[in-house]
Amino acid sequence: MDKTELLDQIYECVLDGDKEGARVFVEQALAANISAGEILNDAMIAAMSEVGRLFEEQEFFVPEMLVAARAMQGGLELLRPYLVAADVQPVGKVVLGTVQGDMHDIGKNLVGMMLEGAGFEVVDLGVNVPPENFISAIQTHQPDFIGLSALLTTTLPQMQSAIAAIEAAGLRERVKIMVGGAPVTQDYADHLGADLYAPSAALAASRAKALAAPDGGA
Ligand code: B1M
Repeated sequence: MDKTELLDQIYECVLDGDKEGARVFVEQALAANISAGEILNDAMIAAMSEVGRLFEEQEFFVPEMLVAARAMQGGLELLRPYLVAADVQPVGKVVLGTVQGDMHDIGKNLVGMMLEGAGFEVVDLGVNVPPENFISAIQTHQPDFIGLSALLTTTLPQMQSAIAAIEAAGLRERVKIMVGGAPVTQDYADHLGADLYAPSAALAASRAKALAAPDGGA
């Protein structure tokens, strides 16, 4: 199979929720020296966008979204070593979580992988994380960054709640706050008073690295 056919197969497997197939073709693509970035962006993320479109068109429902997500996670496990492989000095620590009420974690997991690849230590609090868990994680892990992910317009206000709770606990000056997720914009990040917004996992890693540099990326 050539490159286009392999990427098409991965795309179709994610779309159909065929986790085993996705893993088989991701392995074949990696063996054929197709880059992890191409597999991720051109096949897997493209398929998830189509899943979202089909959900909006009411051709897909939650079960289809769920199996597609499982297929994507299955493929991502195989890409992980390639995405995090980087011979870099530790540059800082990030506590990462999807905000309260939100169960989406594929984007957050990717951000975690890219941050690890950029040299950050990542503490992942998972999904549906209440503000108090971010506070206890700051106290326990003393991170440089708190990363908040949200995928639903209805859970965007939870970013504000988490930041307000961090401020109320007197911890805001100790951490930089990074936000992202499909409905988040630079304007919204500014409105929240966040230190960093990134529209993609790759930019989250490069922007966090720049901000963590002694000159703050200046
Ligand atoms: Co849901 N879902 N979902 N879903 N889901 C969306 C988000 C939706 C846009 C679909 C649609 O209508 N087109 C829609 C939200 C609409 C809105 O709010 N405007 C939606 C809905 C409505 C829902 C439910 C309410 C459905 C229902 O029950 N009726 C429900 C809510 C559950 C809950 O969270 N409480 C729900 C459930 C689910 C599943 C559980 C079935 C599943 C998630 C499984 C999982 O994550 N383990 C799911 C899925 C898979 C999706 C879509 C199809 C795909 C999301 C995804 O993984 N994308 C999604 C449609 C879409 O996005 N097109 C949809 C791929 C991922 C790589 O992208 O997460 O955007 P993304 O991450 C990117 C960037 O945003 C950024 O980097 C990542 C990589 O570059 N980024 C950050 C993310 N976090 C960041 C943090 C940062 C920086 C960058 O700093 C900290």
